[in-house]
Amino acid sequence: MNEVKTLGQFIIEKQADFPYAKGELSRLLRDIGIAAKIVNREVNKAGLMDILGQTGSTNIQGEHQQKLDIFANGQFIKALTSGGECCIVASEENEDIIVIDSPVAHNAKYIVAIDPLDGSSNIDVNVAVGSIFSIYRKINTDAPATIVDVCQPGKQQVAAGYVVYGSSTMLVYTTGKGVNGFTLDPSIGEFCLSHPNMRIPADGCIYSVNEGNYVHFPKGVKQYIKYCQVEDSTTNRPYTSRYIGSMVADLHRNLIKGGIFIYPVTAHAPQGKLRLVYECNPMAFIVEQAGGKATDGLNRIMELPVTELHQRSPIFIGSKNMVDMAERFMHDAGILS
Ligand code: P6P
Repeated sequence: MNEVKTLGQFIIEKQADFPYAKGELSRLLRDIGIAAKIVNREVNKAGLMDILGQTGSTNIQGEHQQKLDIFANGQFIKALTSGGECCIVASEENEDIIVIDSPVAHNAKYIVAIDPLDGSSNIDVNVAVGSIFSIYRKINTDAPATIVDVCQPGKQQVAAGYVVYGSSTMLVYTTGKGVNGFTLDPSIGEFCLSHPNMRIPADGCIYSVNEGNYVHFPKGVKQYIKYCQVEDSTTNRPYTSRYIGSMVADLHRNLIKGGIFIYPVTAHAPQGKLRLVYECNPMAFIVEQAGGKATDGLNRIMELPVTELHQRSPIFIGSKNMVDMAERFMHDAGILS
């Protein structure tokens, strides 16, 4: 059996990749891993909680049962606040940024943007959900952190990752030197290296899009979907349609097998649905580091200007050759027509 390497051991081992690192980012990544383990424990008994919740139960502290995404948000914020390496948390669950000004964080230089439980509407039907995180360095280390430190383009990220709570629980992250995946071993309570140096195939046969919105899609997206469905054995078409409705789960599958995930603009989401800061940018960083591509149909996601915390963006992300092809259809049809 191969030697087991835990997330903590791996992080410390890779710290040498950053000559000036003094361990802050390593500690921050470990803090996130701890929160993920706690969230995992609650996600795995959510079904039970739902059953209990229907009788108006309360937990052992006498608290009313919290919605799981609020619980997850609290766990990540608590871990990041107490860890001392993070000066701002920007969360999908919070309208405004959370500035951490505790004494332990007075030297903190990292900003963390999180989607604490993405796809949580799938919890009660037992479908995989995920957590997403994105890490930036504070722009001006001599000044207090502000929203400006959060609104940085994705190419400034120093690290990004996700946790997928599925048939097993995995944490996948990058610090800009490739992508590595860790599977939680419940018997020892550790994330263990299971997918070293993850690479997304340049081509794939899976397309992931909510075709229920087809009538509202731009012409180029409609034409690309038709392209995916045409019989052509020389290009392995028709492709397979796979859409879970949980971005982390859809992207994780496509990262491993190859494929494209598209959430374009629609009538209900004229700017796209997915959030740039804590969904599109971190997933784009990971996919690019694995050899894939992520754009809004025209522009690289990680180059998009970030003007406000909860801004949305259309996204075409996955196997490079598939994203290239989809962009061609978008270009030929007139990008947003
Ligand atoms: P739709 C979940 O709510 C989410 O934010 C992503 O995880 C997922 O990819 C998308 O929305 C699904 O949206 O409109 O297809 O249900």
